[in-house]
Parts: sequence; structure tokens; C-alpha cells
Amino acid sequence: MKAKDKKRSGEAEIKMEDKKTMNTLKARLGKENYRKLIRIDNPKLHQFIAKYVELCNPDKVFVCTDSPEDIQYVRQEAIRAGEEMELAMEGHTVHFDGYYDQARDKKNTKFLLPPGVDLGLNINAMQREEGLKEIHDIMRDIMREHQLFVRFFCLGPLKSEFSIPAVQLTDSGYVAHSEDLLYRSGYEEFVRLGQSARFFKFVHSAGELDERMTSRNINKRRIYIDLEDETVYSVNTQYGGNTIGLKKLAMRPAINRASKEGWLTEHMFIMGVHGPSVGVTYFTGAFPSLCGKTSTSMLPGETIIGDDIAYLRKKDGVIRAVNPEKGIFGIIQGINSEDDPLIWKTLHSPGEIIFSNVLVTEEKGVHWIGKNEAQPKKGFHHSGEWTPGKKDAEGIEISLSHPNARFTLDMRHIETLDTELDNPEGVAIGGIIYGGRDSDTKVPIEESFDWVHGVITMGAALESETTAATLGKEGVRKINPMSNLDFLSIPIGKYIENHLNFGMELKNPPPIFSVNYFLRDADGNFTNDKTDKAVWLKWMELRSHREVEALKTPTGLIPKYEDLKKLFREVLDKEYPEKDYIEQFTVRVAENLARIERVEEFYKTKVPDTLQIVFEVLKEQKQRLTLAREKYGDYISPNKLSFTKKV
Ligand code: SPV
Ligand code: MN
Repeated sequence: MKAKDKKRSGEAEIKMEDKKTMNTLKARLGKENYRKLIRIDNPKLHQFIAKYVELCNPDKVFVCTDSPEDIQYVRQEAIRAGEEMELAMEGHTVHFDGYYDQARDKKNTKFLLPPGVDLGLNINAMQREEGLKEIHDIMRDIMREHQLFVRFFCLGPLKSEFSIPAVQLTDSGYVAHSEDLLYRSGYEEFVRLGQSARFFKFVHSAGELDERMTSRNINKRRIYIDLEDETVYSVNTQYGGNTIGLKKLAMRPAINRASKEGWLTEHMFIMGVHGPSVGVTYFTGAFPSLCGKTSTSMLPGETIIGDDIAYLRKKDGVIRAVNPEKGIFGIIQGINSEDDPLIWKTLHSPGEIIFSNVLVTEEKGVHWIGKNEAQPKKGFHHSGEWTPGKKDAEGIEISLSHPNARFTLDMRHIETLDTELDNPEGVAIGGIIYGGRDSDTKVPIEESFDWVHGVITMGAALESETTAATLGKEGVRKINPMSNLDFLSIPIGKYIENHLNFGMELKNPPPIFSVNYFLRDADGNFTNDKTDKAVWLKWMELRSHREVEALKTPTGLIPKYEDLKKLFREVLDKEYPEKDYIEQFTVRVAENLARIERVEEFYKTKVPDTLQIVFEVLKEQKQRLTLAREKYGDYISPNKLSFTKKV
């Protein structure tokens, strides 16, 4: 065939394909939904939707625009179908995930990789063709008797260079409703972008539901990520971390895209810290789940842009960041009126909030572990009717609420929402924080010597004890680079290299800090109060403008006692005895050395593409610690550090 004829026949094929797509959509969507969909001029989008409508075979399809009526319809459907129940407080609803579907399922979350692509040992992957076949087989007719919601969102502010449009297909009203609270509506953005939209795609089905409206076939729970096609499939699960496409599922293709384009997708909050002389300074902070990330970003007196995910780009030699989200899917356990006044108030005010896996009381209120009110004697939750002492099928006592129980809300309900949330240019970042759950090694707050030292010893070496946010055993130490390991879609070595390079062209890289809210003393008690983090933030803000000095230890720069004493008084109106300072900031040499060895072992054995500089910087840290030990012993009080230098 001549080239011209070939082209012509190719065009004809596309026309045929388009026609077939349009006929399917017309037949399956009905007039009104079809009309809404074709306002978006994007044949690839149409084909994608037609393909999954045919495969999953829902009874009904609803195309949701940005109109308040459409959005309200989704919420009502979640309630009508029984996936959410209304609570006494106006706007509040509750949703339950299945008893064994309460957290991110790392085992069944896999990348589908074409031949020749390898993401390394730590990243769960399988052969692309095989995975696509498996998931498509599971998806066949999976939405029968369900309604399919077609949703359009924009990850990040509208009309911004940072942002990524995304389409979600889901048969869960709960998932679709959650996304309304968490993401910016994007139907009009899709209309505006038409064929130029480079969009992510998500297909989710809760699968067959039992009488309690929870996924029945969790043995066939699968979350498969196809990077080539920037599509994520999630089936037979309802837990938000497995299902809300735009949240953790979108992080995978976003990390991959960012790596190709020279920017970063991070598991980080963005918050404004308000200081005495500069006004507001924005910080990003990466913490593994359940390590105080949300509560830090919501500290009273500061302002929040996001609590979970950040896109970072370099612009004019400065890091700028946006939050792809606009809501919070936060952990509720432990929230109490004294430590978390702001979120407490929000959770007790009317307004749209979805509670998940909490205890519902007889009065249709909610209760959770750590709520500082009298505990109800009975209630209803993810295991059904509950009374204290109830045991599950394995004889394990069922707690009042699940440790990973959550609340979902739009941040506009939060008093301290920062005014820059929707700035298409993002905000300039003045400091970066890495936090982990560490009972015995790291000091509560420390600054790195420079960008490379921070990226390596605080970010790449981030280690944390596992929590209930993922299925599996709790309390096991795990290396979790930048707290982003669960979401990495590029080899770890390459990811660290991207971070190192990112700082290179910056005029003045922001300082990097590490925090540890979980240090314990010899008796096993926490050395800090939960509220102390407010002080660490103020200190970091001062440091980012070099308004206070710091003391040099073998592992970084720590606060001077006098500065903290003053800040504790100013911020918390609290006495800060020097003995507390010494307890908290004593350098625990043996523990630090052991930690570095674990980090080295991880990179040596599991990350073959680790850059040599990572090992060099870790080695230097070990040498500094060893030298200090020779002089001062295993536990070095900050007051004893005679080589301490003021910086
Ligand atoms: C986390 O676990 O890090 C979360 C909640 O932010 S989830 O959506 O499950 O990832
Ligand atoms: Mn998270």
C-alpha cells in the first residue's frame, strides 16, 4: 500500500473506532450524560470511557460535571446506596470499609512493567501483559447492578503549569464523594483543554458488595499501575488509600512523569509558618503515615496548604510547590480537644465530613480511640455491632475504632487554610522537613549541614517504625526514603539522584531539617509532649532566615537551649527545664551508628543504582560519630560538646 493510501486507511480506521466509541457511549450513557461527555473534545477520553463501560458493564452511568447539582447527586447516591450513612450533625456521614480492608494493601499493589523495565527490588511489580490480562478478567461485568460515576478533576490549581487533569471511573459513591471533598473539580478544565489534556486515568470498582455494603471479594483485591498508559486499576476494595485514584494511586504516575520532566512529586505537606520578622515562610514536610504529618500541618497559629502531597518545581532558582489536593483524608485516632484544638473544632461543627471506620454511637455521633470524652458502652463500626471486649474470628480484641480510621473534609472548613492554596504559581519553599517514628535514636529536631547532607542523611536515610496505615505488622523499623517508598515508580537510586540534582541549580537551597516526635527515655516514656512540635517549627522558621544560631553535633545542627527556652515560653507558655533539653538532645552515638549501618545495608543490598556519594556522606557521618565517641563516650550531652560550633 502506498504511504498516502496507508494514511487514508489509518484515518478511516480511527473514524470507524470513533464511530464505534460514540455509538457505545450513546447507547450506554443516555442522552443527557452523553451530551455532557461530548462537550469535552477528546477522542482518547471517549475511547477510554467506552472501553470500561463495555467491560465493567454497569447498570447505569452518571457523568458528573462541576455543577453543584451533579456534585450533590453523587453525595446523595452514596447515601442512598448505603455506602455512607447520615449522622446527627448536619453534613456528617460515616462510611465503613470491610473488616479486612482497612489500609493500603502493599502486597497487591503492583506496577505493570513492559519487558526490559526494572524498578528494583523494593518495588512490587509484575509483567505488564500478564497483569493487564488478570485485572481485565477481574473487571469483566464487575459493575453489574452498580452505577458508574465518571468524574473529572484537576490535580493542583486550575490553569497551572503544575497541574494534571485526571478522570476517575468508579462504581463507589463513597469514592466519588470523597474526591469531591479532596480534589478540585476538573470538568470545565477538561472542556477547556480538549485534545491537549495529558490526563491520568483511574478505574475503580468496589466489586460485589455484601449486606453491609463492603467489598466481598477481597481475595481478588488488586491495585495495578500501568505507567505507560498513566492508568491505575483498583478492584474489590474500598479503603481510600487503595481506591481514591487521585490520592496515592496518582502519585505513582506523577512521580514517573516528574522524573522525566525534572520536577518532584513528594509525600509532603505544605504549610506556612508565621515568624516574628519575615511574616510567612512555607515549609514542606515528608513523614510516613501516622507520624504526625497532618497534625503538624494543622498547628494553630500556622496556615495549611496541604497535609499529604506536594508537587515541587524550580522556578527562577527557587523551589515552588503546589498541593494537588484541596482536602484532607486524615487519621482520627488520638485527636483530642487539648492537643488538636483546630481539627477538633472542625470535626464538631456542621459541614461536609465523611468519617470512616469510627464508632457510631446510639445518638448517631462518632467516637474514636483517644477522643477525650467518656467512652460509649456500645456502638456500631467496621466489625458490626460493637461492645468493649468484642473479639474477631481470630480471637483478637476489636478496638473501639480502627487505628487507621479517618475523616475526609474539604480544607475550606479549616480556619487556618492559607490564602495561597490555589495560586497557580505555587508558593516559594523556605525549608524542607523529614520526620519519622523513631523511639531511640534521633533528636527531636536537627538541621542538616547542607542540601546534600540533608537529602542523604535525613531524606534518603529516613527510617520509621511501621504503623496501622498499611496492612501488616506494626512497630518494625523500615527505611523509607523521603517517606515516599510506597509510591515510588522509578528506581530508588534514580529518585535520590533526582533530589540531589534538584538542589543544584537553586540560588540558595532551603535548609533541610529532620524531626522525631517519638523519642523515648530509658523508661519508655516519650521525651516530648505532642504539642512541642509547635516550638520546633518556630525554631525552623528562625533558622531558615538565620535569625538564631545552632550547635554543631556529629549528625547536624541542633537548637541552643536558650533559644528553645524562650520559644517554649512564647509559643506554649511552658517552662522548658534544661534537664529536658539534655535528655532530648543528647547524641546517642551507638544508636546513630547502628542506624547508619542499617541504611548502608539497605542501599548496598537493595538499591543497586545508588550513587557513590550516598555512601560517602554516610561514611563521613559515621566518622564524626566515632570520633566524638572516643572523646565523650556513647551518650553525649549537648552541653559537653566542646567542639560545638555556633553556626
Ligand atoms: C497515607 O497512608 O500516607 C495516607 C492515607 O495519607 S492513604 O490514602 O491511605 O495513603
Ligand atoms: Mn499520605
